[in-house]
Order: sequence, then structure tokens, then C-alpha cells
Amino acid sequence: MAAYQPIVDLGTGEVVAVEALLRLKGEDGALLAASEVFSALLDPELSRRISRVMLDHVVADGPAILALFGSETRIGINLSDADLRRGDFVQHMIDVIDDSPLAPQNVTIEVTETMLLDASGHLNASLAMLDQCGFTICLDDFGTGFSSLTHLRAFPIHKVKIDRDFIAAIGEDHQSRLIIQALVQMGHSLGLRVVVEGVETEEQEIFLRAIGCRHVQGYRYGRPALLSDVHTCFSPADASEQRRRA
Ligand code: G
Ligand code: MN
Repeated sequence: MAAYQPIVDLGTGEVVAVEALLRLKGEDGALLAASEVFSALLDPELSRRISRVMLDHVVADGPAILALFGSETRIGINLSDADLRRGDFVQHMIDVIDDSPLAPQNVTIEVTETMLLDASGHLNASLAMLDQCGFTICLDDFGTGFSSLTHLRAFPIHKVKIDRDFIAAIGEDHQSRLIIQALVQMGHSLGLRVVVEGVETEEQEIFLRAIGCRHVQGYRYGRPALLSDVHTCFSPADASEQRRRA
């Protein structure tokens, strides 16, 4: 199953994107998050199958999501190393989106820095192909890897997501505030879209507004929700109401 979490523009309060997140139903019917089935995701074959299923969900749910939040809405999908190291997944993805009501401009590919660390020719070719087709490529968990600045030059990256560990620490750690501020400014200077993830409190939002951060994701704006609940969880009309309650 796919759950969707909103990415909100602080200036307008509108949902500009959603991230599709894997949710598996356990034996007891409870939903499991991707982090709880992490070892399964390390298996290349299994992770490719999961990505195909997630892609099918995104394509099936995409029209409803665009109808709710507008035709420019982007839907993020987390790809694994295995997906990008084999050309067939990328070709499959391009074909599936081509046959769907979604445009590549509606789809963001989220990759992690770790995946870029020992990039192969295949991975480079996959990213180049996705870039040429008009997909947005987002570097997830930004700031936690090893050589982020090199990655920004070496790969076609359009967007960075600043890891939630930084925002979680701003209350007690002045350095985290400085790091977020520097990362947001650097991202903007490089012409990248910047999202800060893991925003939970009003204090964090006030800080982010003050440093000119525009796009945010986190429980403050909506928890991951199944499509059937997305309307009530974070439809535009409810967004400000939800923030008041938070
Ligand atoms: O690394 P990635 O961005 O793909 O991780 C998404 C995960 O982060 C999801 O499982 C989601 O439930 C979790 N998440 C989203 N928003 C928040 C938040 O505000 N706080 C915390 N602690 N986790 C969050
Ligand atoms: Mn992600």
C-alpha cells in the first residue's frame, strides 16, 4: 500500500507535492513502515518488485492527487540502488508514466546520498535518462552523507531534502540551526528546490520562515495517509485548520 505525506509551501499554505511512502499490512492487520522492513529493501530483487508496486500505486492514485492539489503537483517516489543500477527499471518507469495521465513533471525521484557514493556507469545513465525525460531528481536525507557538495555537481539533482535530524535538534543545538540555514541558502544559491523534512512544531516553523525556507514536510502539516484519508487529512481547506490544531 502507499501512504502519502504532503509537502507544503509556507508562503501559500498549499500542498505542492506529496511523497509516496510504502506501507505493508502485517499479519495482525497493522501497517508497517518502510523502516520496519528495512532488511527486505536491501534485497535487490525484492526492492525492485516493491518499487514496481509503488510505481503502480502512484500511477493509479495520481489523477486523484492532481485533482485535489492541482495539475502541477509532484508525487515523490523513493527509488533504491537496485532500481537505478539496472536500466530496465528506469525504462519501465518511463513507459508506465508515458502511458499514464501523469507527466514526468509530476514525478519526483528520491535518491539517497548513500546510493550516489559508489555510483556506477549504470546509475549515472539512469539518472541522466530520468533527467532528460523531465523527471525531478531529489537528494533525500541531505546533509547526513559524506560528500554532498560533490554530488550536487556530479549528478543531475534538482531538489534537496534536508534530513529531519537537523530540524529535530534546533531547540537545544545552535549548530543545527546554523547548518540548516547554510544548507537552505546554499541550495537556493545553486538554484535547487529545498525541502526541510521532519517539521513537527510551531517553533521549528517560525525558525524556518525566518531563514527563508519555503517548502516543508512533517507531521505538523500531515502524517502519511492512505489516499482514502488524504482528503480529510490534508486537503487544502483543512490545512490551516490542521495547523491550528497541531
Ligand atoms: O527518508 P524519507 O524522507 O524517505 O523518510 C520518510 C519517513 O519519515 C516516513 O516513514 C515518515 O513517516 C517519516 N516522517 C515524516 N514526517 C516526520 C516527522 O515530522 N517526524 C518524524 N519523526 N518522522 C517523520
Ligand atoms: Mn524520501
